Amino acid sequence: MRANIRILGTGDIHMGRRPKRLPSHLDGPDFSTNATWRDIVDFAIQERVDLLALTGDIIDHDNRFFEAYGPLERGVQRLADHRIRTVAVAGNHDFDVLPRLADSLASEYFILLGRQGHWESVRVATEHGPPLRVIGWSFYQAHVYQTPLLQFPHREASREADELCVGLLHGDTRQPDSAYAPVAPTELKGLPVSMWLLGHIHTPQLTRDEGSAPILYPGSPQALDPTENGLHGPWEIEVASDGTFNFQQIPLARLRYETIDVDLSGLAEPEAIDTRIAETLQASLRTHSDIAPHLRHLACHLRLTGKTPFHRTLADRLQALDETLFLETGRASAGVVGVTIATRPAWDLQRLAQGDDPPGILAHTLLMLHDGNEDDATRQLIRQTQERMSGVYNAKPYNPLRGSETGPPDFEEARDWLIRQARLLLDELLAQKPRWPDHASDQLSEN
Ligand SMILES: [Mn+2]
Repeated sequence: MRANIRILGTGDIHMGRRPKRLPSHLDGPDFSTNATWRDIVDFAIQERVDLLALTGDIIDHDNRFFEAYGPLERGVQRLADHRIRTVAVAGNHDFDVLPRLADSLASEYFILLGRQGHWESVRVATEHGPPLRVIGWSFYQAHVYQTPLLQFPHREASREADELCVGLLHGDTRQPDSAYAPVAPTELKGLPVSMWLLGHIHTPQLTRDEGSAPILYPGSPQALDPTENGLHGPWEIEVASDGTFNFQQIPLARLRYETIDVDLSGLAEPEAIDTRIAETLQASLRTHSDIAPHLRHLACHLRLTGKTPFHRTLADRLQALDETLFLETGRASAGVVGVTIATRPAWDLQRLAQGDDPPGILAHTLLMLHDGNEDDATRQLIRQTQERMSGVYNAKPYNPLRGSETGPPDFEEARDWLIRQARLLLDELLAQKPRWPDHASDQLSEN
């Protein structure tokens, strides 16, 4: 019986970049992207894969040449010792440095496809099946505004009938006007390629439609900042002899960023908040460690929810929290990288909204924001807020902080921000003005 062909696919390792917001005692070699690369190589050898496919942005920047050279060379050499080939394309981050590294490595086991923006293919022998073809295109400058698919060499891809053909490309399927090689999924599906492995988007994403080639963004194998929530790791793709694919994400990442909801409802005293947070973190850490045995640190963004009379004092109380809160179990730890206060005060908004005093008007506005059926004035307020937020987002000094991954704040984000601020303001109003009708005393209802 013939075993299945196994391909390990990954990209966007960004070797040389450090994961953001780690506690300083963890910000060392164990959580570096070089360690991620080493883990990937170990796994490829252990699984005896037929091919390691890299979808670009392997190196973070051209100034990382020396930093990346040693680890990359050692990895490629170890793979070569096990006769495993690595086939790569360059992305917008390593368009310059990856070709130079490939030249220096000068190994027949490391193949960089599609230099100077010219599609190129290679035939790779496999241990577990017939040879397969890999076709790829590399970035040749930091920005590419046109789809590389215009130059796609149809004949090159489909040279032999029934041959498995894997497409490797670093590009953006989300925006037609992207500066990073925009490609439309429908165009990808129309080409003679059996499966697409793409790079650039760090969130893993698999698209499988009946009758067309699967498209996989393996995502970054280790998350690099708090926006990269969820499970990360390379993908193992098995190809059966009848050409069917089986995709599996391997939870290799040592670090995971996660947004964790902590419900503060029903707490009788403010001291209980810390315990509730610690318990929730502990439980979350256990769950994530079970899914991913390689997990060593869970970096949490806490989202405090529920209805609580301590709503107003939370901000002060939590200011220091992200510094101090650190939990350790046997193998893994959890820490806090940020806190969003999304609790609701223990007021009865419906009842408050009946008043025509300032708290009443504010409560009425809050109800409209919650339900999403604002009047014209409130919609105008959201739009103005969105404009002001975008102004900050687009401000020059923040250029270096802005990734290509996120856009300016949208209408919904502006509304959420207004809701949070309005709740705090309402709390403040009611606390300061005991002469307003006593809304405060009898309103501890849960919902
Ligand atoms: Mn990229």
